[in-house]
Amino acid sequence: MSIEKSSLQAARSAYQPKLPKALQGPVKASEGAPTQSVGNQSEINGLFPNTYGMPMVEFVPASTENVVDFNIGVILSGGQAPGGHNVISGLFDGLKAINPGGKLYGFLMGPGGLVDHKYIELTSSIIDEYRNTGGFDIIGSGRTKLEETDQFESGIKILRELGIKALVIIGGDDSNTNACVLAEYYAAKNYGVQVIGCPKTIDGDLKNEQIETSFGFDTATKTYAELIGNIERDCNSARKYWQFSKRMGRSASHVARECALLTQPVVCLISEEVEASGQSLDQVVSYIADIVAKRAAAGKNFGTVLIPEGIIEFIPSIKRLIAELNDVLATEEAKTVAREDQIEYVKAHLSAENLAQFNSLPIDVACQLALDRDPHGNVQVSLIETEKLLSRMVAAKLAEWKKDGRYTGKFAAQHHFFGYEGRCATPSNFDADYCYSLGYNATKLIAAGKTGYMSIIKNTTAPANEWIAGGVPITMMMNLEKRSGKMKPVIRKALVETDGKPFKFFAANREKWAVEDCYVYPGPIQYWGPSEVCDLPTRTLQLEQSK
Ligand code: FBP
Repeated sequence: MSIEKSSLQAARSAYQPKLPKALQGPVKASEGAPTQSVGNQSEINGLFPNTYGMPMVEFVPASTENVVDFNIGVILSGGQAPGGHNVISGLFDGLKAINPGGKLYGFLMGPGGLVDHKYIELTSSIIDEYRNTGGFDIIGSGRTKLEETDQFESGIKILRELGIKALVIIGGDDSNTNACVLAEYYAAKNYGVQVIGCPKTIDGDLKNEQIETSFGFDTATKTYAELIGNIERDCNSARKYWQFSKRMGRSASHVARECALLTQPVVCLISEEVEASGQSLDQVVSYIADIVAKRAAAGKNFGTVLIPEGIIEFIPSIKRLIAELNDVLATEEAKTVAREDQIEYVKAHLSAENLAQFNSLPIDVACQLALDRDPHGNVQVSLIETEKLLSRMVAAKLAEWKKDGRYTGKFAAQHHFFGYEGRCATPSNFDADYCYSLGYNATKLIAAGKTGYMSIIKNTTAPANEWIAGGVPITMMMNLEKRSGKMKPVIRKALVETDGKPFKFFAANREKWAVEDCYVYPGPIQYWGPSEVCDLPTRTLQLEQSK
């Protein structure tokens, strides 16, 4: 198979990703003390008796390494994130380094490929076509939730048939929760198949003490920042539009905040702050309208507004509404209601307070909240046009203020949603190196006999040579949360911390950015050139790890 390549792609395929020094030769695993889950320790221990409490692992150089004979299976799960192909090429090269005869199989279109026995063998000619490219198209991705015994049993059949010793699931918090459940099941049954996770998501919300960043966040935010910078410059040139743009990122505002740190827009909302300060929708709208009015008074009828896609879930009254909707929709009775009758059904089952909130929303937004959930029970916030909702409400507020002379400007808005544009971008040098290292490191975890671990790389603001490679037990990141009406073990999502250094830096500067036009135009990702141009990690990581 040969794919037509652009000149950038052709040049990029020759890039050799950097590995941490510890992974450049034979390794041994150095183990820490037993671990605990981040919450609900006794319940998580009870649910994962075979994979709970395992130690942290760090790989250190060794003089020799045993050659272990094994094949690996790999799954790409959930939304695309730049660098997925490099995780797979790292896995391939890591496998061949330990076991030259070993085979790598890719299950097609996500976890469903394992259940339905759809796979291909990933040979060196296939891998070479995809090195350092964006996208997940090497094997495709999907969102099938692995939670039923039938699925696990169907999976083991094909894993045995292909002689696969370990399955690597590349995914976000929900997919790695799946990985953990599968690891526990196979361990409990003594099936002899290991399961290893890899931290993926552009959203940046799979992150904690052990996982410094999820892969893809770096490239996606740099891609959006380029687009936002272009829009800022357009805005600053024509001086006639307010540009409202929504960022992907699900519930967390990491993507919006990182983009704000890179581009210094006039306004950037942070959902977690909106919730912490208990703001109503009207207060959020007034906050934006107030800045529009101030700028209008200075003759500036233009500006940029960044909106995190999940903001609507964080407005306390809407959060309460969503929580009740989740419960109403999770009942057996609700599942039998025809789609065209669902809105009426939902309305009939909401409390008076939540019904009033529901009725106050524009019908398209209300329908989106009431109807569609992804397979993990999440509201599909990417489908809600919050940028339009907010700009409409700001326009209405300004029209009111015009009546009493509080506002005298002109308000014309343009709308954008940057999400899919960044998920398959060619990985930045950071993501190319980070992802390759995550994949390579996963083979070391497999060779060390680990299961229920996530591959991790730390010290990521240092040069790649100094990165630290190892593994974290997935149970360590878990707690119980309500999903589809039931308490379930899940990896705790990382939201923006309003007392963290990146948020504090943003908060300390935003008033100035609001009035003084401090736009920064980051331009496109650079792959060659001075290190300070092409190897920089995110501003979030730099601020978090600054002393
Ligand atoms: P993951 O959580 O699977 O990494 O997905 C990230 C994401 O891009 C979100 O930012 C977005 O809300 C969602 O996927 C969109 O989902 P879909 O690709 O199914 O439209």
